[in-house]
Amino acid sequence: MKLTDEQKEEFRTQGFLIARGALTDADLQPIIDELSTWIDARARDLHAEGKIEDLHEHEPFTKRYGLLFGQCNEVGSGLDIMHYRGRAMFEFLHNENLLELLESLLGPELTCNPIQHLRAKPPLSQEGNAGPSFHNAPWHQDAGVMMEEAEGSDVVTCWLPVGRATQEMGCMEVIPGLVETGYLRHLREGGTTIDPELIPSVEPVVAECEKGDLVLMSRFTPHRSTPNYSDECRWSLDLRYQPTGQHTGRTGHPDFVVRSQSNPASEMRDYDEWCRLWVDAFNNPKGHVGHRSQ
Ligand SMILES: O=C(O)CCC(=O)C(=O)O
Repeated sequence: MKLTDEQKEEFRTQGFLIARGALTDADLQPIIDELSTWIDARARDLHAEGKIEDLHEHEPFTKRYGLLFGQCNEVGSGLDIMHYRGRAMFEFLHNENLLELLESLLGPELTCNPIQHLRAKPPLSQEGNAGPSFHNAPWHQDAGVMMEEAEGSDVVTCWLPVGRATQEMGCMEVIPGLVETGYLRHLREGGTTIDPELIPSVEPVVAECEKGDLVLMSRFTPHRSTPNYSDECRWSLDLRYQPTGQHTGRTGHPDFVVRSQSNPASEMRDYDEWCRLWVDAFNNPKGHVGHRSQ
């Protein structure tokens, strides 16, 4: 799905856009299947170690993770894109529907920025020892989690729920219309957050999403997420893409070309190579990995 001129204008002036129905069930199901398999294996290991009593094996994807997390939060260890490194996830980073939208905003030379996460936010009642702040992002701009050198890079954040994400479930909240503001000073205290004195007094938009919707945000758009008061897990991906050749803001982690009109051979389609790059980044750290906050 390409964005319409109106949608592009909305993104340009508001700094964010909810693209409704951008993804199909068929786009998301391979990830759900992969995660379900991963969680099942992790749960069985923890069960064998006596850390989990009830495997809840007949619960749906939307509920099982929280029920396991409530018993032992180790079920979530390693559950992020670069750590679990699933093949379906790697394929999804090239998803055609996703890249069509991004091409509308960024042009035909697209790089997958390495700042990307899978987030499983269990119901508040199943947070266990993790505590609510672990799963909730305070007000920040994504320019605040990148190196200063990337301030001029056109990095677009693509936040998408793997199921539904309502306000009750702790969906994204976005402060619209701040495209010209640039970077606002962030503080480390409280987990990389805009200096409270600088938070604009603009009414936030609650970006509720159905499955298949996604939220596109500029690097300067303040956003946050709140606790999950529902009884379902809020599953989401936050991915970032940018025009190829611009600074990624995280030189210690691997970026790669996902789409190139001028040089299709430069697109990285090799799953094993992607895994190798991440393992190498962890085992032989080089470059910079850190937030810009002070
Ligand atoms: O998914 C969330 O709860 C927070 C995501 C976020 O803040 C981000 O993608 O920058």
